[in-house]
Amino acid sequence: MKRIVSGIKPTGELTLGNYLGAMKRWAEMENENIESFYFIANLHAITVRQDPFQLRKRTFDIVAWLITCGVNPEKSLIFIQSMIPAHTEICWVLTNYVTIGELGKMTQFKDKVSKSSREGQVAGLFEYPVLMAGDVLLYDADEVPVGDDQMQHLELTRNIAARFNNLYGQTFKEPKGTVSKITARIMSLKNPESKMSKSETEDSYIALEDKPEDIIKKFKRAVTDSENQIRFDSESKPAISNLLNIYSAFSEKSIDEIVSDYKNEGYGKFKTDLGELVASKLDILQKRFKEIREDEEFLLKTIKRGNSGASEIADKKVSEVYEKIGLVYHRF
Ligand code: AQP
Repeated sequence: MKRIVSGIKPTGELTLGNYLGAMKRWAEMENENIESFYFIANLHAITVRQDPFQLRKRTFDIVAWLITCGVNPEKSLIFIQSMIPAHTEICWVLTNYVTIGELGKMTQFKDKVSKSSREGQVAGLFEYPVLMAGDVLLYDADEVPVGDDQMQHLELTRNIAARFNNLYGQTFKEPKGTVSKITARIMSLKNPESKMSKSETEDSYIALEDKPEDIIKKFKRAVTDSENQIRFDSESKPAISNLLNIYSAFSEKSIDEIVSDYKNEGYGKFKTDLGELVASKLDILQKRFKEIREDEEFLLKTIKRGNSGASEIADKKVSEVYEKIGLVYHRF
């Protein structure tokens, strides 16, 4: 059985990108002989300043959304990163098995510093690939589903693991990164060249908790090209191709079928229908979410179960690592 580890940052409202690219897929994977570990990556969230109330609330929201999307907490472990001390413990150790040079080469960090000053960045932003390496190595993950923007971080994770294993003998499994299919990458409604992101402007994403009228409005205002012909071509028509992907995911029709349905229609009708389709599907999910979110006892039970399953494995790994490098370890 393959083991997969993945996380979601509670940095904003969950979007259609998170749903189609990750959460919906995670629920489907439960039927594929996979052992899954999903965590709320709240330690990662704080590399950008967060409102404490919102951060705490969103952490619990994501747990409820995962279950809403079909992740079964009896089959997969759902846990909160900050509640498993092993994540911060392993991070500090691994920080000493990576160089400043390696971290400075990370494209995501370089992108950030190209937009503002390097000196003013918080050190957490520089070091977060190490935290990410620990998240994965703690659990001996076989695979990590990542966006292509995270592939470099995964390569670093493999290098850190190999370096440690060389020095102290086999300790960490070197995980494989699996890039999600291109269709699973949902792009911004305002700029189809960049991915839909929860920390971008509100009109660039559909939040899972958006009201139906806002969903319809946002799709109507989504950028398209001037051709007014509905066809799939992610190179020359990235905006309309992105909308076709979303339509296909929600209608379960193939792209070809949708293109044929709209061959005599313009963008206006297509975007209105898409807005109504997504609004009606999200309405069902939102009702389910509300019920789950309000069931505090169930949520806490789920988190407790996930945390205890995760820490049992993670604590063993930290103790093995501490032992190998000569640190005294005892969990009271
Ligand atoms: N647009 C997307 N298309 C496909 N998959 C996506 N994911 C996120 N956006 C898209 C996938 O969702 C999972 C959790 O991601 P995350 O929220 O932890 O981090 P992220 O990818 O950095 O998402 P955001 O929304 O862009 O967050 P911010 O704005 O805070 O950086 C991952 O599996 C991710 O691939």
